[in-house]
Amino acid sequence: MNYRTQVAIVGAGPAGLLLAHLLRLEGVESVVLETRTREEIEATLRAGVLEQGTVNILNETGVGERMMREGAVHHGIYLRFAGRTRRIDLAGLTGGRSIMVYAQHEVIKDLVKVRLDAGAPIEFGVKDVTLQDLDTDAPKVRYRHAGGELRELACDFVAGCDGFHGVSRPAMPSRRRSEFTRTYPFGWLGVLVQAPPSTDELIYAHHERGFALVSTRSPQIQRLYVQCDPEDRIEHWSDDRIWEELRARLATVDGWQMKEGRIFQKGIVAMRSFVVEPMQYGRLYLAGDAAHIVPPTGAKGLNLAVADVRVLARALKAHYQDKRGDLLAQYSATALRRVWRAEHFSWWMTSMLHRFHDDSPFQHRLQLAELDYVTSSKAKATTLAENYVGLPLD
Ligand code: RFL
Ligand code: PHB
Repeated sequence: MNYRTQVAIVGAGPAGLLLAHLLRLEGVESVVLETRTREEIEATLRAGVLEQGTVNILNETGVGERMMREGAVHHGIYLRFAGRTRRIDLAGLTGGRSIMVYAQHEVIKDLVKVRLDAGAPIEFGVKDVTLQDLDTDAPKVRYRHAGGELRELACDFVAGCDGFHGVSRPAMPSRRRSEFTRTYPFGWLGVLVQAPPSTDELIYAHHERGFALVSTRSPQIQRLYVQCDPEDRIEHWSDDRIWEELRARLATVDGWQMKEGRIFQKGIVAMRSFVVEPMQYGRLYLAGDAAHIVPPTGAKGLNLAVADVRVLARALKAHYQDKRGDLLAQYSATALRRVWRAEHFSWWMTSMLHRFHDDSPFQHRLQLAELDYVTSSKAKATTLAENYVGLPLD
């Protein structure tokens, strides 16, 4: 079957689904293609922290209702180091901006529902996706439909929203792109625990045994992470070992105690920083993890994906409604400015809080000095706060 749309969107992650939603509200037609099933994308555990700007976009476009009911607004975070806890007053330092703790897969459920309820297409379970004729004004996407049939989707533009391992970025000729990468010598072991919260705000902990993070999902379910070897196997981490590390890394001089419970999900993720430049080739525009990756310490990945597609949706609207090409021409440069700011912030938070293999006692002292400064200087705390809640979207 051959058919046509205005914008072919490859990938139904936060980037692809939100782009489809923003375009539909502007009267621009799109088709979303996704390799996984609806059940799979709605069950994949990832991010949890939404910036103020992300929350605003979801609310302004009518998909924020459940988030406002079920998510938790946090006005600060804690940094814990040398056995003591100090608070960063996010709202106080940023003129009242805050963050929302609401799981990424819940955002996915809300975006899938609003699109399907509107009768707009998402093709789940597609295979063998290839992008054709990207350097012409008639690009095409070929793929195998879940039922087995080969299909060709003709379009005006392709949005590559298929994540780090997708097909969109490799479809750009290698001589037309530059890639910037840093891999970190550690990963995060993340668990979900059935227990009440142990803290009212997230705790980012620096410890000589390695980093730990206390986050939350609901009054009944907590999300906890410990730094680990990225090559380590999850079988090596018994529940007892996980609790022992969490207790040690989060211990305080005042005897704070974590509420423990049943661990019902665990997994290890590697950490990297990555950017491709430019984020565009011909009629292909990359957005989200397809174009850039940040380590999760700054909680920026999903929020960057949202910022990208907001810029892209505006540029596509200008193309269709006002016959203006300038915003599309500037897309990559506009998006990359925010991307590199978030890359720097995520790298900085990661470097300040983790233990590196080659750490010397000197470097350990430098980290403690940095943490002390961040939590005692208003100027430095403001730098952390304004980046964490997210710089205003333009
Ligand atoms: P996604 O979410 O990877 O979605 C891409 C989609 O494309 C599909 N796909 C294809 N579809 C069609 N054809 C192909 N050939 C395809 N190849 C792939 C995939 O199946 C998938 O459904 O990318 P997107 O939309 O750019 O969204 C990015 C975010 O998912 C990511 O940046 C965040 O999860 C990162 N992240 C965090 N971000 C935050 O903003 N705040 C956080 O608190 C936060 N915590 C995290 C995180 C990521 C983590 N992991 C697992 C890496 C915590 C963790 C542990
Ligand atoms: C999460 O809740 O999954 C989470 C929170 C903060 C981060 C990363 C992940 O920096």
